[in-house]
Order: sequence, then structure tokens, then C-alpha cells
Amino acid sequence: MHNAAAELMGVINGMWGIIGTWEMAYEGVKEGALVLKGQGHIFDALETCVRMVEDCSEYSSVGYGGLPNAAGVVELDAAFMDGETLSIGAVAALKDFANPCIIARKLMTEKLNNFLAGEGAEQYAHRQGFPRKNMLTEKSKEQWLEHKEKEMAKRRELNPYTGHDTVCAIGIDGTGHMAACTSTSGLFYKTPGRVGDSPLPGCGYYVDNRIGGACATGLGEDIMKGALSFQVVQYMGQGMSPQEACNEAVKGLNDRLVAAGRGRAGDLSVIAMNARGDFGASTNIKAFPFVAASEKQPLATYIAKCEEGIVTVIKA
Ligand code: SD4
Repeated sequence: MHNAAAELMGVINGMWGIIGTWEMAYEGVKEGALVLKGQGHIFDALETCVRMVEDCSEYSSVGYGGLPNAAGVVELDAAFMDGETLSIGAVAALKDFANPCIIARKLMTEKLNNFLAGEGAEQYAHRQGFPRKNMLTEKSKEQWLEHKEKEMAKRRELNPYTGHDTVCAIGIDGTGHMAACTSTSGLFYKTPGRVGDSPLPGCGYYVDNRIGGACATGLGEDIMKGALSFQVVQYMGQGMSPQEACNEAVKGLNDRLVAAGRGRAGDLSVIAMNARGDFGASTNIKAFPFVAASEKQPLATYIAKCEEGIVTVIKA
């Protein structure tokens, strides 16, 4: 970005920052921050961060070792968005590929056909030379069998965080370039073919260099109802800080869904960063951990807490 333009937008030259959802993002945010500190590109920083979570079989909600759907198959959703051009790349219900975030990044460079689902996404990944990989580990298969029995008993009581957290990352590099990335195996015990908010622009993520970016995690079906990430970015565009924008968007959607008469809204959690590298997060659940690092703030885990509708953010 040209310096004068960057200054006009409030971008501070050389300012970098990265924020990711849940504690599982810690190592990824740490590595992503190193990329940014070394003047690397924002896409490389976010890919580094999200890929590390996808590759770790210990996390049963993202990539390798992700819990399978109701049919015992691991189906993955992921997306990448470029804050400069507003280009997106996304995959949904993708089977048998290790790094959906890298496939999404590649799709972001295409002129058309940027969002591919199921078999078409797999064929694309194969044509692009991505190696196939069985994403179901013995451990997640066992967990699935256990869950299957519980599921039969109390299907309605489960929430989207039962073994399922989405990794989301937003960042800004030293040139003022912003991006966002998401990756998940989606909602617990989902119906085959079910697509969550994570690959949908405006819902699971949105980013615009001129304002900032936001990402969401929680019950995809409810996040979609409020185009939650887009809403956060719009609020920042109207002058709110990332924290105010997150609070306002989560509260607004939560209250609207409650007013719709279903008793309570699904779980909604968001993170945001603006074009100055300031960040914030909000939630309607008890505790939502996230990780951030920037030129201004050293790497740390934070927790957004919601008690009786009031959100506070503390360092973990
Ligand atoms: C989904 N939003 O597929 C994802 C799940 C999630 O924490 O983020 N759970 O609906």
C-alpha cells in the first residue's frame, strides 16, 4: 500500500498483528507472528498459523484428526480472504485433503469458481497437486463411536463446542495488508453435506484493508443468520473499536435470536482486528479463549467472558 494512502486509512507503517481463536491457535499465532515480524506476507503468516492447527491430530475439530460427521466421514470447511482485493477462496464438505486452508488460498487466486464444495473441491485440489490424505485417525474414529452412542441418547442437548472449535485467524502485515482464514471440521456429528459458517464470507469471516477483519466461531446456523463477521466489520467502519464492534454485533444477534422466540441463541464468539492492529473479541458463552500478538502487544492468551450479558476480556 502507498504510504500516504496507508496513513489516510489509519494504517501505521510497519505495524503488524495476528489474532486467532481458541487456545489451540497459540503455537500457530506464535509462528505467524514470527513471519510478520520478519516482514513476511500476511497470507504466509495466516497459512502458517492455520496449517499448524490443521496438521495437529490432537485437535479434534480442525483438519487431521477432526471428528467425522454422522456417517463417520471427516468433511472439512475452510476459507481465505484477501483484505486488499476482497477476493475469497473457500472449500466446503471437503474430504481427504490435509490442508483445506491452503486449497482455499489457492482458490482465492482464481478469477471465477472461488468456492467449491464436495467432489468438485476434491477434484480441484487433486488437479492442483495437493496430496490426498485420510483425515480420520484411530483416535477420532473411537471418539466418533463413543459420541455416536451419546448422540442417539441426547441429540438435542449437544452444542457446537462439543469437541468442535473452528480455528480462525486475522492479521495485518507491515505493509498494511490484511487477510482472514478459517478452517474446521464443523459442527459435532453434522449431517453429511452440512456446511457451516466458516467457509461463508460475511458469516465465518470478513476482512477489508480499509477497515479491518473479523472471524466467528460457534453455531454456524445462528452465525449465518446475522452475517456476524460482516456486521463486526461494518461497525468498525462506522468508527467503533474492535472490542466495541464485537460486543455490539454479538449482543445484537444474540438478542435478535432470543426475541425470535427460541429461548436462547446458539453459541456466538467473534474476534476482530482493525487496520491499526488493535484487536478485540466477544462472546455469548461463559469463556471464549483467543490468542493475539502484535507490534504493540506481546503474544498472549486472552479470555472473553460473558456473565449476564456483560462481556469482559482478561489475559489468561
Ligand atoms: C460450524 N462454526 O461449522 C462452526 C463450528 C464451530 O466452535 O466453530 N464450533 O458451525
